[in-house]
Amino acid sequence: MSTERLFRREQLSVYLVTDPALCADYGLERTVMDAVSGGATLIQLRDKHATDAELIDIARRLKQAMAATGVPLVINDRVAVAEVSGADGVHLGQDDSDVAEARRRLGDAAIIGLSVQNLQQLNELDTAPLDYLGLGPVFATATKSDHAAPLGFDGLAQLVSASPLPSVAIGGLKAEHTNQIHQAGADGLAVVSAICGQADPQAATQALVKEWKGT
Ligand code: TZP
Ligand code: MG
Repeated sequence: MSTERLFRREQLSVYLVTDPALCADYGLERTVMDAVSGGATLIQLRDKHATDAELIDIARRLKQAMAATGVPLVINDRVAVAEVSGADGVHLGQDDSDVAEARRRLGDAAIIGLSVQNLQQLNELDTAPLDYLGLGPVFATATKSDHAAPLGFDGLAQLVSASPLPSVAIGGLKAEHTNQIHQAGADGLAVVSAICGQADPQAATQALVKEWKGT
């Protein structure tokens, strides 16, 4: 087993979080592959309703399709799915598995991220097992029904300054927000609906990448 952390903050630049409903028409695998060829730097498989067995199956198919690309795949919430599917890691929320336990189970080479919504959560955190933080929501969004109070760019900047880890902003973000996200100090933007459900997910991703590179 590797004992080296391989994560680089550049991998947060344009981060796609999938949504099964928004991706349904175009196809989940097709959306992911278009996003990867458009320049997405990290993919998170997020599906709150699938069973573990279903998610393992989807994750294995995505890993196979993405194998030659070098872009990592992480699983939302479920350490057990990451463990057996060959995914590259996990993204946890405040109410999911303990991050130290996830690190023990997945090993040093796994990518482990955590969602943080406010300074109190950040101050109480053991950051040692983690590679990055997801900070948000920056704006209110219809994509996540139970989201916390929006941070705005000032709140995002406060959290980024207090974070000892690389961080990615999430929540209502579009290509037009890249400058403000960069100014707030985040290492990238994570999006669902700016890619999933777009008529051309590859072009949508390319636009995000172009804007991010221009910051
Ligand atoms: N966590 C905080 S906001 C959010 C998640 C998963 C959803 C972001 O979706 P969108 O469509 O990019 O606003
Ligand atoms: Mg979660």
